[in-house]
Amino acid sequence: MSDRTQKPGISRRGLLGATAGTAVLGGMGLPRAAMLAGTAATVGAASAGRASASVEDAHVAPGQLDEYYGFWSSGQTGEMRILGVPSMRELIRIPVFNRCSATGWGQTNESIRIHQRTMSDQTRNYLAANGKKIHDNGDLHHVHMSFTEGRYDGRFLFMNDKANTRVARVRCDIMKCDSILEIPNAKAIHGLRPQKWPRTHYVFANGEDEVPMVNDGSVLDEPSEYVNFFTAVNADEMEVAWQVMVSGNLDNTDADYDGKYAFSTSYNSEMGMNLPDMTAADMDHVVVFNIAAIERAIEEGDYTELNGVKVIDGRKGSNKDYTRYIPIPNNPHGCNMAPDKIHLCIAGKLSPTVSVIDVRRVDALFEDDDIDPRHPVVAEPELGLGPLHTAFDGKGNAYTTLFLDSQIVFWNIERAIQAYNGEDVDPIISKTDVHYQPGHNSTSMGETLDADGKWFVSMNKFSKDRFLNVGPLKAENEQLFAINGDSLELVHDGPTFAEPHDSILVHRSLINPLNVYERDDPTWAETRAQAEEDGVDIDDWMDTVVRDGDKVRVYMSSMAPNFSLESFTVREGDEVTVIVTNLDDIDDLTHGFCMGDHGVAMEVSPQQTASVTFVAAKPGVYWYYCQWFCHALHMEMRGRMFVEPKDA
Ligand code: K7E
Ligand code: CUA
Ligand code: CA
Repeated sequence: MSDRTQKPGISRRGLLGATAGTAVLGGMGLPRAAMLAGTAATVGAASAGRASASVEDAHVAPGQLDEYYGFWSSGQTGEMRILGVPSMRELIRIPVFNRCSATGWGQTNESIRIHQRTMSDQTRNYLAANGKKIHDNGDLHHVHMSFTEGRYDGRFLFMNDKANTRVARVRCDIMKCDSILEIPNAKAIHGLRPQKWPRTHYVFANGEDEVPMVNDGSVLDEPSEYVNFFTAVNADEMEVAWQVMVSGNLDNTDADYDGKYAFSTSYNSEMGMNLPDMTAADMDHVVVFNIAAIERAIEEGDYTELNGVKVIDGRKGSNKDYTRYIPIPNNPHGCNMAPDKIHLCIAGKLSPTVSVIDVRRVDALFEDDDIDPRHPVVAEPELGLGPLHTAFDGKGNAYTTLFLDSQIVFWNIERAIQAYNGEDVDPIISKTDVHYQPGHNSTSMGETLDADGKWFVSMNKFSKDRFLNVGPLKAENEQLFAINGDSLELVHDGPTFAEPHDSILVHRSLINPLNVYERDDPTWAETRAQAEEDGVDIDDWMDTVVRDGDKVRVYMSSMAPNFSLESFTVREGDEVTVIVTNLDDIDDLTHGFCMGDHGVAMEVSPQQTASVTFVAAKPGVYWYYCQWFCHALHMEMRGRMFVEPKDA
C-alpha cells in the first residue's frame, strides 16, 4: 500500500494511451477541441478493418482494457453506470438523481447546489415541508451523449428523470453530474435526445403525463383541460429554451441528421386516463417538430409565457408550421433515427409493425396542406409481437426488440421498403431469442454516423430462471451479442440490479477523463468564495476553524494518511460545515470524510474540495474518519469532534 503515496506523475498506461485525439485539454478541462479534431479519424481507423465481431473478440483478459465505454441508465435506481464493452464489466456508478452513501452525492453542499439551482418554489416548499432539501429518487431511462455533426463529441451526457420531471447533465471530463434542470409545465420527462446536427444546441425532452396547463389545484378531474409539453433544453446553459404544447401525450423522441426536425411518439393520442381509453384508437401518432419554424415563432413573439417559459401552441388544428402529426399504429413507443440519415424507425408496441419514416418526405407535410399525413411512411414491416426499440449497424440493417416474443429481429430497411412497395421480399434476416422481455437495445456507436456494427446489447426486463435464485426480487439481465454476418451470437449474460434500461456504446477514443481534479474546477466555486471571505486558501494546507454566530466552518486538508486537524470543538446546536481539500495529487488516491453517528459521509478525490453541513445536536466525543481506503494507515486516518453541551 505505502508505495501508492510515492508520486509517479503520469501513469504508464496514460502515456501509452495518449494520442493526438486525447492529448491536451483546455479551458475547463473539457476535451472539446481535442476531441473534435481527433474523433472521425480515430473511430474510422478502429472500425475500418473488420465488418463484424465474433465470440473470441468478446474476451477481454484481466488487465486489458475494453474497446468501448458503455453508458447505462439505471431506471428507478436513478444513477448512471459505466460498463466496459465487450467485457461487460461494471466500472463505476455515477449518482445523479439518487442519494449515494459512498460519495455523499445529494448530501455535500456542492451536490445540493446542483440539485437546487433550477428548483421551483413549489418543489422547494414541498421538500421543506417533508424535512428534505432535495428529491432523493429518480427514474433515469435514457442516457445520450452530445453530438457535433452527427458524431459523439465526448463533452457531455444528458439524461432524464421521469419521476420528478428533470433533465441532468454529466461532464465527461470528470464523469460527475454538473447540472440538474427541473422542467416547468411538463410532467414526467421520459424520451430524451440531443440534437445531432449541426451540434447539440438543444436536448429534446418529452413530457409523458397529462396535467392541467396551470396545475395549481384549480382544475382536477377534468381531462379535457389537460395538456402535454415538448421541451427544448439549451444544452450549454442547461436552461429551458422553449416548449411546445401538443395534442396527445409524448413518449420517446429522436432528432434527424439535418437539424430540421425532432420527432416524438405518442401512445395516448386519445388523452385517456385509464388503460382501456389509452388503447382505444387503432392509430396514435408521431409528432414532428419543425425546429426553424419554432425558433422563428419565438423571435416573432408567437408564444405565451408560462412559469417563465416561452410556450408555443403546436396542438392539432393550430394550423401553424410548428408541428405535424403522422398517424402510426398502435400505442407506438421507440423512436430511432438510422445512421443512413434518412430513415426513422417507430416501433408499434401494440402493433407488430415498425413504421419507417423517410425524413426527406417530411418537408411535404409542411408545404402541402392536402397531403396524406402518412406520406413520409415508406415501410411498415410486420416483425413480431411487442416491438419496442430499434438499433442500427450502419450497413442498412435494423435490430428491433420484441418485448412479448422475447426476441431480437434483425432486418433490412431497404428490403422493408421494397416489400411495402409490393415486391416479394422478406425484410427479416434472422430472429434471436433473448432472456427475457427486452426493452431497449443498443449497438456500438449505433446512434451516430460512426455506427460500426460490431456489438449489440439487449437490455432485458426479466431474468427469470437465468441465475441463482436470490428471492422474490430477481436480477434483470443485459445480454451482449457479437454481430456476426447474418446472426447475433450471444457472448455474455449480465445480471444487474434495477434496471438495465437503456445504454449507448461509445468508442474509447472519444472519452478521456481526468485522473486528478483541476483545482479551479467550477464544482466548488461557491465553497471557494466562502473560504475567501473567511480568509482561508482552500488550495493549500488548511486547518482553520471559523465561528460565525452559531455557524462553524471547519477547514481541513487530507493527505494520506492524515487529516490536517486531529480534533475540533463545537457547541451543541451549532450548524457545522466541514470543508475538505484532498491535497494528494496522484491517480486513484481518493480520501473520504465520514462523521460517525451523524449520517454524514463524502468522497474527496485527488485535488478535489468537498463540503458537508450538519447540526451538532449530540454532546459528546465523535470520531470522524476517512471512509475511502487510501493507505496502509487508512484506519488511523481519523480525528475527534468534541460537542460541548449547550449550557456548559
Ligand atoms: Cu422503452 Cu422509458 Cu426508453 Cu422503457 S422506454 S423500455
Ligand atoms: Cu484517507 Cu482512507
Ligand atoms: Ca393509444
